[in-house]
Amino acid sequence: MSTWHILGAGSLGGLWAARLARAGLPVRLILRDQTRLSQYRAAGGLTLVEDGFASLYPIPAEVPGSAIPIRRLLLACKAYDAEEAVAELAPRLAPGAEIILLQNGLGSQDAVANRVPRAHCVFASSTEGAFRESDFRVVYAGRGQTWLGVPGERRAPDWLEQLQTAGINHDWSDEILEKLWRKLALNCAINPLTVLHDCRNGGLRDWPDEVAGLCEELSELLHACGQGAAASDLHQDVLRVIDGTAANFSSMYQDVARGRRTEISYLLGYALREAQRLQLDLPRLDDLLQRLREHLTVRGLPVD
Ligand code: NAD
Ligand code: KPL
Repeated sequence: MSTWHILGAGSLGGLWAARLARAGLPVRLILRDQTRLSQYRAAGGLTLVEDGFASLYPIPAEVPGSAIPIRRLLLACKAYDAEEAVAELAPRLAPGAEIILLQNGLGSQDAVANRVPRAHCVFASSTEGAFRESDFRVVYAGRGQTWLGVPGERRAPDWLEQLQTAGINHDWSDEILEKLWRKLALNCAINPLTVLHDCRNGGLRDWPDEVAGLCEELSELLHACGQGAAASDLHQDVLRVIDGTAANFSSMYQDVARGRRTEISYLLGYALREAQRLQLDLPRLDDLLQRLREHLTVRGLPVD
């Protein structure tokens, strides 16, 4: 049975690692460097807090330069770290290695696939929620679903059964790009506005025209990209998510509030690069990106 190598012992990586390991599946964490590895060993492993209960999982860990070949890799870092992280591991990838890409947004998947063309890349889109309470301590904040797929591949790989065993809610989707585009559109309609209006998701109920205008342009873009199905009822769905998550702060809001880099380049930035490629004029989305970049610049955060 192939070992699950997991790069990124952060929120989602930790959540997957703990569940796979407790199901008795072979897991190894890949940490940034020797210092992180020593800190991890001193912590005794990875802690997952679930429904208020904390459990420690002493999962074996290694550094990227280890000599152990990788047959299955779960890439659980942020989109902006993905290409570089995989490049470092490229010499260790066995022929036909599988890489599961957990990154939100679009753009990083192609960058990774181009970097390691002989690997088999599986894209994922997740609605699960987790956050890092402290180093190597992850809180499972919201149950959700993870869609996995390879564009155009209908047959699910056999290892999906292992996710079942580990209790990871999932589905194989031969329309994974549609799922990723839909999530990207939802994120573009909600996240930047929550940052600019300094509000929880529910606060966007005070800006109905702005939300509607963005949904209109996002739908136009989705149709132009050949992702018409991802545009279906987009505005209704955005309003549903705003209501359903009214008390929450969006992930981008939280990144900015904590002074962390956002994934803007793989969300709104990606959407607008696609619009430019298709010579589509989307003034509201353009203006949104401009305002967001100004906001980030003022706070000393990267604008990409
Ligand atoms: P995170 O910041 O909590 O974890 C990422 C981890 O990757 C960090 O520990 C970081 O140190 C590590 N990392 C980065 N580069 C590395 C390298 N070269 N070598 C070793 N480790 C490296 O991020 P996250 O919240 O788990 O998000 C991962 C992806 O999943 C993002 O694209 C995010 O948008 C997406 N996502 C997250 C959630 C969530 O609830 N956290 C939900 C859905 C989607
Ligand atoms: O995914 C989200 C996020 O905060 O990143 C939601 C809740 C859908 C808001 O866009």
